[in-house]
Amino acid sequence: MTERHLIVAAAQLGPIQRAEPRAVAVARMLALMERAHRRGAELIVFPELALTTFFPRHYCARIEDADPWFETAMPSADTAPLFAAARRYGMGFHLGYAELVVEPDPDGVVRPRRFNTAILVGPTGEILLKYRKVHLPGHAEFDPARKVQHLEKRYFEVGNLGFPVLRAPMGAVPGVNMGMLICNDRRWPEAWRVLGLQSVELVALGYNTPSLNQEAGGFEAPHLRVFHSHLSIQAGCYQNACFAVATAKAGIEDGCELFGQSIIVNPQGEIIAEAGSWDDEVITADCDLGMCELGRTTIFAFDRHRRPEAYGRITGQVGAVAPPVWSAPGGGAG
Ligand code: ING
Repeated sequence: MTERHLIVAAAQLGPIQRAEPRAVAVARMLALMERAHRRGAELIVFPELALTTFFPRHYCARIEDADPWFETAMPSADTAPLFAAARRYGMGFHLGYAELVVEPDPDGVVRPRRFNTAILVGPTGEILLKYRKVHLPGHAEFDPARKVQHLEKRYFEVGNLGFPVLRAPMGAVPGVNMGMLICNDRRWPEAWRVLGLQSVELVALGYNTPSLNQEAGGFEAPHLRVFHSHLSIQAGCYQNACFAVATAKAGIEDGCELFGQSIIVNPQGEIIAEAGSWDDEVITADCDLGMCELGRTTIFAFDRHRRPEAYGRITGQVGAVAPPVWSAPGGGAG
């Protein structure tokens, strides 16, 4: 069996303030690529919306007023240095950004469309794969009850590219099965399973997650924010026998605290690297892709064990329905 090892890096970013120009963020990212290269990294994963502050926390009455936070070209003059560094180092990269494109909508109307997007770029600098975030958390209108807004449903459309997986060369490995998730997607097991059903071996995932629950829905102890993030990623990796590189944007942006704790997780669901700061930081791990085989040929051999005929509710329903109510024999109250 030929060795299939890939050295991966999570390039965690500290805060990007509202006024920080892209060129400054890109310069920070180039420094992290250089550091990762010195450590032998062959793929580096940047966070969600890595080029700007997490602008969905800001309300704009007109959607177009948020357009300065979007990319209308990729690469652009600001981001071209990342692609040049990929070629220079022979290092692939994952980048999350806000995408503004003019393309047909489901009704065939060509118009501006806005997505929370991520790309996978190969070691020769070409874009291998694009993904647009499917699970958009938060709300679409200004919510006075919130201390901080979370307006992803206002600024982005639901992703229309599915959850793609592609086998492509990376590092010294001729073919790696790679896919992407973005932030809130990691909380939905269906998203991981769609990737798993395409034999994904490595999931690149960026996130910007507030460390305090802004929804006025009730108290949640702060330590649970990181616990839930790690739980979701570790479960996703274990149940789909894959690696994940999960990279945070962290720190205090415009007064809003985002947690770090970027991690790299193996197909057994074990955290094999974790960031210790809430600032720009590189963590790396040597991934033996052969580790994916055990899970997918035994416990999670999908072809042998899955029973889709029993899973109808998963795609047949959106929300939960109330269950039937038991009543005692003879018609007593249930
Ligand atoms: N952020 C958060 C996330 O899913 C969130 C939003 C936090 C939802 C905590 C639910 C609980 O990590 C983004 N950008 O999706």
